[in-house]
Amino acid sequence: MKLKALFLAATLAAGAMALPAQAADIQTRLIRFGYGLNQDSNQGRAVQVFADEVAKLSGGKMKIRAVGAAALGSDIQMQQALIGGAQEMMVGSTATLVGITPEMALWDTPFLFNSGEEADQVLDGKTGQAIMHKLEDNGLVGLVYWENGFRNLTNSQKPVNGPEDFSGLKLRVMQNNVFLETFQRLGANAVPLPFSELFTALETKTVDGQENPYNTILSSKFYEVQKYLSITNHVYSPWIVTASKKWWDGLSADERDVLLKAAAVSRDFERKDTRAEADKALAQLKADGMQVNTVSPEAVQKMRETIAPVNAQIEKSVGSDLWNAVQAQLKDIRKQS
Ligand code: KDG
Repeated sequence: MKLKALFLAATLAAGAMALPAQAADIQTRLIRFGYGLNQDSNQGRAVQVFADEVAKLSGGKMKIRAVGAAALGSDIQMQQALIGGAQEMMVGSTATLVGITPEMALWDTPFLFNSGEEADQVLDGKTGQAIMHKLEDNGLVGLVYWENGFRNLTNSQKPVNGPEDFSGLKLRVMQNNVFLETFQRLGANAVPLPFSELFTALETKTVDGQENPYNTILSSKFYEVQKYLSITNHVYSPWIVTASKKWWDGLSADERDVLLKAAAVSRDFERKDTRAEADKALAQLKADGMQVNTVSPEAVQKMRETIAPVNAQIEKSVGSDLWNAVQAQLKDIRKQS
């Protein structure tokens, strides 16, 4: 009997050592990471860098399944999936998070940043990180900010040379009150739509135009359905990489460390890639036939004056402490430059 028990124990031990491949895979943590742009975009390239870094730092024990082109849903749908624990990670616009964390509206402030470098210092600094950590009160964990970029206007009707040209334009805006209010004040008929519905809305002329950075206009092929590109740089848009807090709280410290380190690598890559590609994207949009005009500084000043009341509303919704902290930090940054 004893010999049989010993044999059984030895067999079990040997079996446990040589897990068949599929059993070993069960030990691999699979992470669904959704995003809205195409795989061949600045957003898609940075997701791949993040995925490669996670695999490397975890020794293959953690695997990112990157799903682009809003196949897992719009930003807002994915945010809800993360909060419910049905999806692990995503990257999307801070503007679509305002319904969850009102302080994110600070980043919607028209003409807040003059450069990506300014944005980096504020977003990665005390105020940007404080706002990111507020996501945890509502079921999300913010890891890092990426750069979507400075937003510019496209439409199928006419060149826009100043506030007077917005009148009568049906303009798609992100699902966000600041963007809605900003373009209503400029005289446009602002239509909030998810990014995932934008190309079709432009193609069917449901809307005349939209506003996004050059990289997005190119990678989403908006030039196929938009004739005019008017350079306004009216706001700097961040993206933010987030995780489901329900899921995050169940990770080991080592697993969280892998994700945070990989996120920092992806952030640095994404900002460099996005900036390097922006000018190339503008040149390509011209080559693809878009009629490009630069809105004059005088006309931009008129835009700023027209939408200035929006700033007071943003200050009210984010709180004067955060508003004043960012203004003070920007003043310091500009003094040093
Ligand atoms: O999922 C895509 C969005 O995150 C993003 O690109 C937001 O700029 C945006 C827009 O116009 O919706």
